Amino acid sequence: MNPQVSIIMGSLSDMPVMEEAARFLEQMEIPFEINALSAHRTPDKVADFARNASKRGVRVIIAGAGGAAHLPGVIAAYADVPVIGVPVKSSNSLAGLDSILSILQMPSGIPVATMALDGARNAAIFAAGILALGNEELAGRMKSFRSSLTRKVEEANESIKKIQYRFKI
Ligand code: RP5
Repeated sequence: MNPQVSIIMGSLSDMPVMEEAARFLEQMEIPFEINALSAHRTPDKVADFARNASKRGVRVIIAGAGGAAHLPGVIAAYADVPVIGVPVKSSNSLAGLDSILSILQMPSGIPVATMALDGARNAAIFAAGILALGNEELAGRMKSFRSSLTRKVEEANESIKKIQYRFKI
């Protein structure tokens, strides 16, 4: 089975954030791969990976990096599939702002769909949404996932209702 989503991170130190994406893809039963590659430390490997991803059946790439986070943008420069970027608040980052800006502020023509800081789970949800456009079974699983979010808010309201305040109307 070929991976449909490829999760790439700049370093093993990004794994605690990026594994959230893997967990969601697992939950949605989407075949994925997950690896480390660095735009700065392994530039040739990044180019090879990005040039060949779609030939291996990869439909969406999720790329996460911290600090001077060039990985998602460089992948987007070579790849012919959508790239979703995850800015990571890493040990070398200026509170994550450097990572957010370097992933977000792409030049016109080479977009990276940029998630929130450490937003790897949303990256996977976004990737699943793209794949669900051509996959009815997956679309059904995504619909159930959405319903679970709605239920969570309804349950929150049930719990909030039980809290007593003297001035609550
Ligand atoms: C980035 O630098 C990586 O994506 C990581 O977020 C950060 C720190 O990397 P390590 O020094 O922990 O390997 O390229």
